[in-house]
Amino acid sequence: MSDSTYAPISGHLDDVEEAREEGRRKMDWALQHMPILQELREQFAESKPFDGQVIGMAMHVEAKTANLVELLALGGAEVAITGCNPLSTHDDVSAALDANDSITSYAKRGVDEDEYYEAMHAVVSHEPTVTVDDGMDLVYLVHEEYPELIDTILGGAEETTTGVHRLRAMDEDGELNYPVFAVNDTPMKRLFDNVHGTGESSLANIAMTTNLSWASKNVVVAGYGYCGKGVAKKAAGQNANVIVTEVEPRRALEAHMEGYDVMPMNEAAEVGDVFLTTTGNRDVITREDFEKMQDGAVLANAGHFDIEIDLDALSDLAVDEYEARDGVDAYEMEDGRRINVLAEGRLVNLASPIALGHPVEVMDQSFGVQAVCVRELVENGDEYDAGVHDVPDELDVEVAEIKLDAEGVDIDTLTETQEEYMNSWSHGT
Ligand code: RBV
Repeated sequence: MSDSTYAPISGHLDDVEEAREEGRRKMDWALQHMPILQELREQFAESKPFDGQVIGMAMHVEAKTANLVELLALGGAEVAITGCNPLSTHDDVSAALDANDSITSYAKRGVDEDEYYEAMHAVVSHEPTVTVDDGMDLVYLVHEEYPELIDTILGGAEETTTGVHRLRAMDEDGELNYPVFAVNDTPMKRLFDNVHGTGESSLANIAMTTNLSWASKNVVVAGYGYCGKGVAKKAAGQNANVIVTEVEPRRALEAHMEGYDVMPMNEAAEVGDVFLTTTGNRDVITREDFEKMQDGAVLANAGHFDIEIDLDALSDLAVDEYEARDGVDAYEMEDGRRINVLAEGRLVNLASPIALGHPVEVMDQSFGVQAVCVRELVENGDEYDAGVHDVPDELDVEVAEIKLDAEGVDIDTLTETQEEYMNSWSHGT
């Protein structure tokens, strides 16, 4: 078992009280706009579904996530949390969480790789019965170093595309030894968080970090999955010319039919003003591309890991590197061209100095799904075999209904005759 001595955030701060107060203020603001978590708070505070459970979490520790954490604690759980990116933690929010007797927060902004993993070990030292990940770090750590915990783990929930992708690969290799819900793949998450969340927050961050306009820019979007679609749509909405790069023929066609230019990255490199990677894969923008880019090109990544832009190659090509603005690293080429990388190539909407993550409303949906998945694992965990599981549709619908209710939106209900018609195959004209 982990005998971690890594200290929670409170031990790392000079003025803990002030930090806690500011963190709490941010959480209160977010919660006002999270009707789903508000409703679940009421339910869970009453029914205490998580009594006796220990929930280990690795997520972006900021105000919205903090409201999920507090919701789980209100429902009776002991929660231990750390960040899932070295730059996305808001220390004040982390401190506000750590003030809660049922919560230990190890998340701290700007940690180096050793500290990042020490904090993960510290979370696992609480011996979680449920894991909640954004990127699969905890599932990986438990399997690699603490397999003795697997027997008592009811299951896990995974937030993001990259994590689900890794989990499915692990499952296919027969190496995933407890059930994990693919929260990312639910309609309530993917159609909102990935599309609108990534689209809005990445573009907002790039605009605020650079103080540049989108209008008339050539914006190169790498990858036309859910995230890429959101980014492309919102960039077009801000009067940019959108260029999409893809490797999947049908997605490329979809982008083409949407009216975007589609071309290989190496051609896009010559004309792009802003490049945003959303593929989840490595080496999407490489040396051959940097060699062709225009002076002043702006590069950012919205994928989970900082592997999409080959920064080693860029650094290799550069004769000078300097911070051009907060959150903007300029790489100067021998011929004088400057290529600007935002947030060190880490996911720009969470890791740039001014980053706030996705908008509150979409995270309310994603975290609503997380919360009901944890409830499902605690209530019915033994019904799920080891492996990746789609979230049961009725759980996703439950979250959608809470949101519709909060928005005051009514919808129709099928009549019995309609139900019967929809479920029969014997009818013709
Ligand atoms: N994400 N979290 C936030 N807490 O502000 N913003 C985005 C936040 C999640 C999002 O759900 C995505 O799947 C994941 O971060 C990528 O790491």
